[in-house]
Amino acid sequence: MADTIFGKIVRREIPADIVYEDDAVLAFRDLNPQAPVHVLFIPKRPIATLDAAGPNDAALLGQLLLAAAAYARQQGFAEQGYRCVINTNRDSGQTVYHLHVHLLAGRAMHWPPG
Ligand code: IU
Repeated sequence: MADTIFGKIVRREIPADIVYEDDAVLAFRDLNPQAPVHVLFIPKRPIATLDAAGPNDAALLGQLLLAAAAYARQQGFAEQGYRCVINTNRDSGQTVYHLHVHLLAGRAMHWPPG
């Protein structure tokens, strides 16, 4: 897949406010936050979209979601709740084609989303 700005963040070629890292996952604050807490969890190994993921990515996708859940719990949002979003392709509004989980917390969310 084509390199993206998130690939540059993984390689530390551009700065980001990194809040979590493990062997396969990196998480950093969104530059344009939509909630008091808005963190992006990305696989270090790039996958363009959720649609492009396959069976070989199952463990990585699980690690990504569990990292977001653990961070939300550690930050104290488990009980009051939070939202994880994976925008996928054009109609969802995906703009960066390096799969990412948005973790949004710290305010009540609306449903349906816009
Ligand atoms: P989307 O799901 O592809 O729409 O989300 C991309 C997000 O990446 C969006 O919330 C942007 O604010 C965010 N972002 C960022 O945090 N840093 C950047 O350099 C760029 C986008 I480009």
